[in-house]
This record gives sequence, C-alpha cells and structure tokens, in this order.
Amino acid sequence: MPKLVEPVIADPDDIEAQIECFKAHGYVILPDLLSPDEVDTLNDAIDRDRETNPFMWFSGTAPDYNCNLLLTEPAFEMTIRHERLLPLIGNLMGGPICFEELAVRHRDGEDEAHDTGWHRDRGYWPDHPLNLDYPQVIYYLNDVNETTHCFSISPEPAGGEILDDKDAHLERGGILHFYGSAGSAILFNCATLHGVTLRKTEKVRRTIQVYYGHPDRRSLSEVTLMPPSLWREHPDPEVRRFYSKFNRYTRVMMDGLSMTDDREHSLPNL
Ligand SMILES: O=C(O)CCC(=O)C(=O)O
Repeated sequence: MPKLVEPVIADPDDIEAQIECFKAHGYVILPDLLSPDEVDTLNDAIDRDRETNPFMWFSGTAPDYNCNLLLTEPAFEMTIRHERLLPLIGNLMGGPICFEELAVRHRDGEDEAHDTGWHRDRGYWPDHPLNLDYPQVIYYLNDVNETTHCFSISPEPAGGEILDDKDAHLERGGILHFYGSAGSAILFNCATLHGVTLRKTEKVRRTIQVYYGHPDRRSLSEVTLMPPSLWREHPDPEVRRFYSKFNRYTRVMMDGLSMTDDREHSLPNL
C-alpha cells in the first residue's frame, strides 16, 4: 500500500512559493479561493439549474455532471478567470493560456466505499519544461474531509522523470487525500495520477473542475461549448482571446445552428 502523505501548502500570497511548490510536488493547494458568499452563489446556481435544466446534468455516461453551466449560469465564470489563478497558471505554462473545459459535478453519497479510481485525464507534454499540457483546478463547494468523498493525487516533481507505470508512480509519490473547506481548490497537471476516493457516506460532494490549455495545442475535450457572450461579445479583447480556442464540439454546433465563426482571435483547428 503506498504511503499517505501530508499536504504541502505554499503561502497563498506568494506566487513564487506556489510555483516552487508546483515544481516540487506537482500541485498547489489554494485555500479559500472562493469566499463563503461566492460558494453560496454557485451552490444556489447549481440548485436552480438542476431544477430547471435536468437534461443538462450528464456528460458521456456520467450522471450529475454538467459541462455547460456557462451557458445558463454565467456566475461560474468567476471560477475560470480567477485573479489568483491566471497569473500562476500563466507562469507555469510559460505563455498565453486558453480556457478548455468547465465541469461541475454533484456526487451523492455511496452505500459502500470504493478505492481511488487512479487515472490520468491526458498525457504529459514532454517538450514542455514542466511536462504541462492541460492544468486543471478542482474547487470544493462543500467541506471535504475523511467523512466525505475526496479528490486524491499522487504527487510528483513537475518536470521530473515520467513514471508511466501507475504502481511505480504511486510508490514514488504516495497518496495525498485533499481535504478542505468549501471554497478551497487544488491546481495540478491533469496528466498526474489522480482520482476520486469514494466513501461510504450520505453526504453530497460538489466540485467544479476547470481545465486550461495552450492556444496552439489540440483541444482537451469535446464537452464544453464556448459561449458567444465570452468569445464574441465580451468588451475585453483579452477575454475574447482567452475563450477563442474552439473545440470540435463548438464548431459542429455552430455549423448546425448556422452561426458564423467571426472570431477575431481565430486559433488553429487542431
Ligand atoms: O472528483 C474528483 O475528485 C476527481 C475528478 C477526476 O478524477 C477527474 O476529473 O478526472
């Protein structure tokens, strides 16, 4: 059984310390990234959308999972271009960054505990100094501890040797169960081994997952539609650029709905 490791929490007001933490451990914990009022706003928005648009709450085969809340509940935008996240992620990526995906999840309790579903969402990018293609941020919208489901990660040095073998990765890095209060978040490379640890519990856990990418790399996924309110109508050209990386899902929908692609920041169709 791999060892359990304690979290390392870099000073939230010191971006250099956070960068060093990411380089050494492959993650940055961000306590209180959302205020209690913001958490309430987002939980209310989820309640409203689950009531109004229940058919939007699935993704692939997963229920209780909505990747298009930007279309119906624009408040979620605050979790994407967060003022404490963008400078940190931009620095780690080493160039301009784009939005890729927003996934909001409501998980009910379970009758039985399940081992962590260890996986990598995507591969590493070995040409990048930190092997970083798609950073991900997971926010908690309720308090998470030993009595709830939790996010788990096997830490690793960001630019270090890539251990493709899962057992070797777990043996080297151990297991960090990420616990935190509502509004806390964790940033990591979505290629780093991670997963959800499901507990026998009656408690609900809600999470927001945000993915970012480089403008000139393939789109991460085909689940989030880029809202015209952000890529076309937003008054700030930098915001319009940030939301201009169209995945194929967006392009197919726009073609089908006879919407013209008049992006001023048209990015390659990779
Ligand atoms: O829900 C979690 O805690 C983990 C989510 C996850 O594993 C993923 O997004 O790939």
